[in-house]
Amino acid sequence: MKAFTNVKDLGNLGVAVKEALEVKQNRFAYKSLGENKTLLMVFFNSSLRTRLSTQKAAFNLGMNTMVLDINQGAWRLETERGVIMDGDKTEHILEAIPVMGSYCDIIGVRSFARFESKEDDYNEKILNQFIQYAGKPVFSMEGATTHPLQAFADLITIEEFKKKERPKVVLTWAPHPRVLPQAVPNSFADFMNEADVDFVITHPEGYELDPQFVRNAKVVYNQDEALKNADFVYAKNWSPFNDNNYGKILSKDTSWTIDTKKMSLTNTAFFMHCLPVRRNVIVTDDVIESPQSIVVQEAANREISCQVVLKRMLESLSCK
Ligand code: AN0
Ligand code: CP
Repeated sequence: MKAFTNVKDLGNLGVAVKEALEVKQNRFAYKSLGENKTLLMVFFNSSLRTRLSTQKAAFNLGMNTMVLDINQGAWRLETERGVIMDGDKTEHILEAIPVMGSYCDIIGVRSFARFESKEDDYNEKILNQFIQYAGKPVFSMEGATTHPLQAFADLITIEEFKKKERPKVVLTWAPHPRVLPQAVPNSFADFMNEADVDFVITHPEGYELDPQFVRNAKVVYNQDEALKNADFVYAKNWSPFNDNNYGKILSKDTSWTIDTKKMSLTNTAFFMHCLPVRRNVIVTDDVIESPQSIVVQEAANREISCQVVLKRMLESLSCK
């Protein structure tokens, strides 16, 4: 595996989930695979789970890790080619990337949507430059449009908790005070469309996601209707994808917050969220503290999803 940015990079998803469950059973079985191999994690944005779970996954595989926070202690990076660099940016990303690549064997990159240009965001301008110029395998730790390590962990969690062969999984929009990317819902849809689940997306009008991720998923605009008989409720805020409202907030409708009344419409569904979550905005205290809430188990599976990706990347390095 040379790059990991979406579900397709995992190949057969059933095989990948099986591998994940095996890794979870014995996470130190491949301790020698990463010996003398170095992982560099590059963060353009904040993180708690990704920062810790990715390092833990690397340690399980015997790797060394280095973490660079671009906005804390690194030189300010210019990302546009052709700019006369007489302003506040000291270094160009076109030198920085191959230099970073020269110190490591695998690179993870977190670079959120900037909402300055939809075209740049949806072309994954930053992440793709790493893939192109690092000379090393690159995986997304949440790019501008996808968060595949999260969605893979979400799928592993659903596999572990499901009580029927084909559960109903509902991705629901919920309100939030700030403009958030579509990366988490895009990847969740990307993975759920490939998994053996009955997948439904619900959101207010104007919050339609990119069709390349929605594909044939059922979209229901009435949240109560969508939640009926759900086995898993996956809440997340995102901002509009459509050109006219990209980077704006159209709704802060608190009737979309997940509370016990909403959960009572479901088939005693499990509650999921990628975290961090704003309590009593996205979900009430009662719901997130209930026994049906599996947000912590979901976050714990980030170690496992990442370990599968790192393991596969290390295996393809040693095939060289
Ligand atoms: C980010 C997002 O919505 O993409 C990261 C989630 C994992 N969330 C926030 O910025 C709050
Ligand atoms: N879910 C997730 O990616 O969390 P962090 O932003 O804390 O890494």
